[in-house]
Amino acid sequence: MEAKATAYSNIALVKYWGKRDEKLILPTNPSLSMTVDAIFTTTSVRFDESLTADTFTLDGELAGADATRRVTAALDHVRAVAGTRAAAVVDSVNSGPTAAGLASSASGFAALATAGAAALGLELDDTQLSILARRGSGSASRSIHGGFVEWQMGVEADGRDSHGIQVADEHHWDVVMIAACVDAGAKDVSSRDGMRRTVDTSPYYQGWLDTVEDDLANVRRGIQERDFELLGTAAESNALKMHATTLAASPPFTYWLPASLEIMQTVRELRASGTEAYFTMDAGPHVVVLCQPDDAALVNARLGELAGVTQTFVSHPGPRAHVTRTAE
Ligand code: 2P0
Repeated sequence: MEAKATAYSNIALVKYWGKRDEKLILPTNPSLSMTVDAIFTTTSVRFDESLTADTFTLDGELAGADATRRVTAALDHVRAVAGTRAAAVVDSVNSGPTAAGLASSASGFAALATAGAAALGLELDDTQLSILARRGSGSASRSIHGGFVEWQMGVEADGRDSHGIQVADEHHWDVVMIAACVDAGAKDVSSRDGMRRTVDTSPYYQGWLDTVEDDLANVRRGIQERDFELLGTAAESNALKMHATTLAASPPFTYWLPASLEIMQTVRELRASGTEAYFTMDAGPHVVVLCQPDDAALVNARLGELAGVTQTFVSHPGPRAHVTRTAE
């Protein structure tokens, strides 16, 4: 009735931006990410028939009501598959960078689904696990797999065909992602609220949908052919389009801070001086820089010199989510 699992976060090269079903967490567009080895969550789940409610500890502290409700809702889907109502004690620890505000929901809900299913003795395939992870947080559907992963949006109303599939494993190609963290403060608009507001109000949202399939095809081909320029150009352009939709939302918003722009400009300067580097950004002010292994030290040093960069984390393609311990 107890299991522990580790799942690695992922950074999208083609972003998930918008839901067609909020309850089932079904996206309006397919997305494609790289699982990253430097950002991960380790979670243990212990089910106990004698408990009346779930408890959730995050990084050693008892979590608040909202976070605990989200964990309970995600575990409810695992409990439904197993046919149990036992409550659970959940203990989660994020690796250092996650505490800095980077993509923690992807690794968090992938680890929770993996540990929860193992604790209840469920033998699920990756598709079933990815769907369970998706119910917790959309991007978590991609963190079940290692390497390069596409979240196929699916067409079914019940979401049974909306899950991650591996495009290439973590040994296929060593793309380096350097997360350049900026001093963020509290986030004004969560990714969940931001994507909802954009879908509902941004006149640019249709433009996003109209071009995402082309971006996906280019990113997929870039990975398959190990064409870094194709991958980087398509990923950078996709991220800029996602962020452009927020400026036209009502009320308008942006995740960019002055330091984010400083990093983008530095990446452009690196490129102009002959170092192949590209950037992407999620629903926050941090910037993730893509480069190749031979350039990683130089790029990391340049980013570290910027006044607005508080820390950097260098990631390579990471492994799949996996169970590390089970006990009765
Ligand atoms: C992504 N993001 O593809 C995109 C890019 C943010 C920008 O996945 O509402 O935390 O839990 O499904 O997974 C962030 O969204 O949202 C995200 P929910 P999630 O990585």
